[in-house]
Amino acid sequence: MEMINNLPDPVNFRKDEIITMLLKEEYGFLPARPYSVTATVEQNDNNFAAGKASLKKISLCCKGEWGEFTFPVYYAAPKIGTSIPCFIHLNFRDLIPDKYQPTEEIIDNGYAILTVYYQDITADNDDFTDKFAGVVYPDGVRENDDCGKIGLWAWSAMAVMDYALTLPELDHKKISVAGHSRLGKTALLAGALDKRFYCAFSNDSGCSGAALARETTGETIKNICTTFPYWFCENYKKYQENVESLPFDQHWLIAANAPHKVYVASAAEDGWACPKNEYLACVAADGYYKKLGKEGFVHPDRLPTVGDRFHEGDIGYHMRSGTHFFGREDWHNYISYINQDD
Ligand code: GTR
Repeated sequence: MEMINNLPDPVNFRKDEIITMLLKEEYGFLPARPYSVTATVEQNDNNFAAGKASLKKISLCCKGEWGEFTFPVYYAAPKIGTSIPCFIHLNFRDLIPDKYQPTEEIIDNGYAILTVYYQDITADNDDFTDKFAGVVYPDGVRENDDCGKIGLWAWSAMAVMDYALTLPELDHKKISVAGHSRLGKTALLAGALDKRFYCAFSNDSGCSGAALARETTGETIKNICTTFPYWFCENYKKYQENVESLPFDQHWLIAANAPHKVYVASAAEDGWACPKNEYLACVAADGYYKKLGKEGFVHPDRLPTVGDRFHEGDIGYHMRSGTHFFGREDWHNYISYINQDD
């Protein structure tokens, strides 16, 4: 199978070296983790989804070396006892259900779901005084390797993980993080930084997510640094004119999820995310998983076509028909990927 030229191989690097590289040059270093996370139930609907589930709105109060920050989390859980697997979903809206989160179906499959509306953490713009950004950057100014908005959103997924691990009804070994597009990039980063996740699900994450930057036919580093510079650290701009000077590529982010599982979902008509490069990134991350004694990416020796799903390895993958979207087919694939491990 054709491969991208001049791809730096992560295989000779330690995980901490890979992560330092990604943070210093792309996403920026994140604020310290909270030293305490306290939950307050604000609303409780015990009759959600025809009474099959409960839906709570919770305030999570996080305290850390930067001060204090409180944000809302939505928690839907089926009433099925204990050992419930769970998703932490970073979503574009605070709606339950939502077009990107078919909550009743997720519950009917025996899963709980904790949802964060990403702009409750910090606004999706260049205002670094907004919400949590304002807590960690009181004057709204960042150093060149301080994290951008993706790093702050990823931080919140890890804080929600702290909370999830206090819930006795959940299977603490089966808590995954999931997100679509910019939040798929975020899910991959959270997965790389937090070994407690079972799997990081990246849905159509594209440029600066799962897709290799070199030889992309979709969005480039220059495109993304022009439109969304605040998602990343300032250092990332160094590479916008010369992708070949990038000392890594996005397969390093996938590899950094090892040894836990990672999953890349693509949509055939999502050209801006460059599905081919999302796939080739999985292929290129395989060696790192294997080095750690994991299964890696089990796939045929060809490019993917619509309907392919490669669920055998620790790097899961599917390619569905259609456009840029986080839909039922994606969720069902994620659930069956996790369920095969029972
Ligand atoms: C696009 C952006 C992509 C992707 C997408 C999204 O405009 O260029 O990188 O993140 O937004 O998040 O919906």
